[in-house]
Amino acid sequence: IPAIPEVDFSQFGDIEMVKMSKIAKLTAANMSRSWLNVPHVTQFDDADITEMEAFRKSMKAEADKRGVKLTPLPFLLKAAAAALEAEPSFNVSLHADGEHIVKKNYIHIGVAVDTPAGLMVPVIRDVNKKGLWELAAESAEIAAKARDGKLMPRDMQGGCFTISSLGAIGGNGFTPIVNAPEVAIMGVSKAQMKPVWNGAEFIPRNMLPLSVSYDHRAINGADCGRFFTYMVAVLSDIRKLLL
Ligand code: CAO
Repeated sequence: IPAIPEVDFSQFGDIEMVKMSKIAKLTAANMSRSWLNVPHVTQFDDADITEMEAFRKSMKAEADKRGVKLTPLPFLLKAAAAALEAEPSFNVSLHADGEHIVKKNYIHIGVAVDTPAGLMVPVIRDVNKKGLWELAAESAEIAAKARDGKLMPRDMQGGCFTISSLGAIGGNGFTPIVNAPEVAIMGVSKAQMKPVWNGAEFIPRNMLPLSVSYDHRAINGADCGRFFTYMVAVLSDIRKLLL
């Protein structure tokens, strides 16, 4: 591809040269590789998390007792794991031989963590087999390890799917880049109260904007429609996690 020509910016004003960290350089290489190899499609939807948030808040005293912070992230991990089980076309990688699809019988999910050294994606293993408390504790632990620069290479390997949450920061939606060789990634934006039509009137509901980017070589639009609709349904009624 044509390179972007080098420019001497100092001719336009004062500048400063800052050395890129090792992680920033690795991230740049991974992003370009994925962007150039993967034909991306991004789909958007909003999940009604009014009941989920009421339940999460009702667990605050129990969370304090356990010394764990229960954020929306463990619920998103559980919903994503349930959707990966329900729609296994998402739980695959394309084999390098161009002839095979690798189907995975495990559900490991990466979580993008913003750290002072750059973006890291530690992986939580067997999300489908873990409960909300365990996932809350584990996500806090890996995020802390990532921020303290203590992740081992193995902690960042083996992911089937990634969740990138900017929900605590803001925004209505974004188009995340697939973390290849995974074939899909979910972007989480900031939940907000919105008026929702219930057939008779507008009622205030807590709506969570979500996006799913996928590799269109491995996944078709209809697969994503099913995966996403299922995940949104689970987040809107977390009792479905029991089914
Ligand atoms: N909408 C509204 N509020 C949200 C939210 C959402 N989608 N997600 C989290 N929040 C709230 C939490 O409930 C919490 O509020 P309370 O203290 O009142 O309960 C607050 O935001 C802070 O949450 P948190 O950031 O401590 O925890 P988390 O589990 O949501 O996130 C982690 C953990 C690791 C995802 C986050 O710390 C992080 O690093 N995010 C950035 C990821 C990133 O950079 N992605 C981009 C990658 S591509 O460049």
